[in-house]
Amino acid sequence: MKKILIIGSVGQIGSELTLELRKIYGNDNVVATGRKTKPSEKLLNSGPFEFFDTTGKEKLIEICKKYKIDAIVNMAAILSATGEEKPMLAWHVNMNGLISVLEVAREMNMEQVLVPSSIAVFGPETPVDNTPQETILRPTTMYGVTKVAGELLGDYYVRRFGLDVRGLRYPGIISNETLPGGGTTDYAVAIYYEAIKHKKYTCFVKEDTRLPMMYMPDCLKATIDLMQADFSKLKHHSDFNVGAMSFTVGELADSIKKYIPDFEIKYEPDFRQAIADSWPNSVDDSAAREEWGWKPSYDLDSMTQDMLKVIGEKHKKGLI
Ligand code: AKB
Repeated sequence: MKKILIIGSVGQIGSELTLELRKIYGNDNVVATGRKTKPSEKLLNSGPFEFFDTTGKEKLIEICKKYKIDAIVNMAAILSATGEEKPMLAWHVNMNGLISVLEVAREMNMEQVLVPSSIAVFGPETPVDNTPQETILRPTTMYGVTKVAGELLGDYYVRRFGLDVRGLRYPGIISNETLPGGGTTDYAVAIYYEAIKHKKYTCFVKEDTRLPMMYMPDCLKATIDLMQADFSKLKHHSDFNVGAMSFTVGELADSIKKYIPDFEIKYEPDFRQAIADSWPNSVDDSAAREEWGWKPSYDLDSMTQDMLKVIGEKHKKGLI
């Protein structure tokens, strides 16, 4: 790959992935895009940036021609919680955005498209523990519906047009650079910020809610390793389960209490509880391990130590 376009560079994963890919492929070879949120100085000053609404195919073609793009990473999406408040918006952004990316990549003969999926493809009928790679996909959220359709579309473009499409089912992603927005797993990020700022947090899902989670350095590694994997070795394409850790909110709070003993947590579940309850506890990622060597590095405690250190430093500097 010579020139990569990242759609959704201002979001939680996109912002860090863009910088990481710029380190590997060179600043000018990774073009960042965002819809309207102001990009960080780091993002703006380290390489090209274009404002772009993910569903505009003509503008996408213009950008791809301008920079001679040969791979697209489509990080733009409306996540699960916002998707339940605005289902038509979720359909529009997630599906119309995706189909225009796939069509432009096909028409312009691109080398690769990366389309993230999510544990949201699963639903209440899916086995909850160590959820298999191949299993029941009957999500109950609009976000999940668009992610299942996205996986099927990706695999269709591989089979029908020979386009190299890849994707992974992200668990909840925890990070300290850009806040997530509109997801169900957002509590696992907010809890660290509130622990540092106020030593207390009110969680919108119950104490015993268990979900698969991953720390950002592992998320970046998984994404880049999959992008760089040998296509001929892949049996799956758009739908890799990737696991790292799995914990309840209670266990997460206990991990924080090891470092902030007077941290307090309260529970006030809202509509996001039903979404969390429809997702797995943990996933079986043996296909990712076998086909492209996936192996996570962080567990709950090593992540907590790092999160509290980084967010603590930002707080001391008055940045949060
Ligand atoms: C969400 O909570 O909607 C996302 C996801 C698991 O895909 N973080």
